[in-house]
Amino acid sequence: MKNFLSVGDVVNTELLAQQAIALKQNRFAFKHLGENKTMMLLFLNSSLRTRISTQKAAQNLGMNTIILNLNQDSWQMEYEDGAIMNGTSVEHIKEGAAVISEYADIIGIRAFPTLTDKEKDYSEYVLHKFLDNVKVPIVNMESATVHPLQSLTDLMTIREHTTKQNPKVVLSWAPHIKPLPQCVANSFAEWMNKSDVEFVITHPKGYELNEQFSGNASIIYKQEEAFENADFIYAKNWSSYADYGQIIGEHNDWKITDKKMQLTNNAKFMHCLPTRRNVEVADDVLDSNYSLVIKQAANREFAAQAVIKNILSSNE
Ligand code: AN0
Ligand code: CP
Repeated sequence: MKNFLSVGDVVNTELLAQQAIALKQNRFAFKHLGENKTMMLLFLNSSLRTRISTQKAAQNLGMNTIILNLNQDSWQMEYEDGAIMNGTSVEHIKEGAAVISEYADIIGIRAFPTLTDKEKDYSEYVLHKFLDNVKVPIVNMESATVHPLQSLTDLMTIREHTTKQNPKVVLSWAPHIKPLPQCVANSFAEWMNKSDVEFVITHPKGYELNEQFSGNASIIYKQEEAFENADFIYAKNWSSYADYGQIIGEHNDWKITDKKMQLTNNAKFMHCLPTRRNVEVADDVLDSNYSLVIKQAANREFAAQAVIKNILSSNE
């Protein structure tokens, strides 16, 4: 694996999930792989899980880690080619990324979408600016359109909690007070489409994902109908793709509650976190014994480790 930018860099999703699960047996078994190497984690946005789990994953493999909150702790970066830099940005990505690349063996990047410029976001503008200017592998820690480390974790968690070869997995839109990226949903959809599950997406009309990601998934507009016979309910809010970055209408009745979970086949509940309690998901779901959210978050360490291990092994 050269880079880990999306599911496109993964030959077999199920196999990578099994590799991540296997690492849980002995997370320090491959400590020699990353010895004297440095993982640089660049954050253009907030993070709790990704920041800590990716750092731990790299350290488990023997790497040194450096975290940088780009723009906040360093200089304001300019991305436009040919920019006359007489405004607020101080350093161009051409120098900035090239310099970072001199200090790192692998670079992780988190760069959320603008949610205002659809074309720019869906071209993965910022991620590609980094790719064009670094010499080392890049790990996507949530970009403008996808969050593959999260999706690998999700697949891994599903496999750990099912005995079925082909469980029914339902991605459900849930309400939020702010417009959020489509990344987690896009990514989850494209990973599920490549894995051995029966995949259903449910959301209010107007929240259709870009078809490049939703693919052949069944889309059901009635949430309660979609929940029938589900083995996993994966909740997430996202803003509209069609009406780009907007919240359309009032859909507070889409909140995930224990009553709705009772419609399923004793489904487990999943969410990438962070979640707003009693807006997206009711307390009785998050506090239930069928909620996997903390186990899911714990798995982020091993998913990241499987990815970094693959990159280190193929760049030896
Ligand atoms: C982000 C999102 O929805 O993409 C990060 C999720 C992992 N969530 C929020 O901004 C609340
Ligand atoms: N799930 C996830 O990526 O969480 P953070 O935004 O806290 O990293």
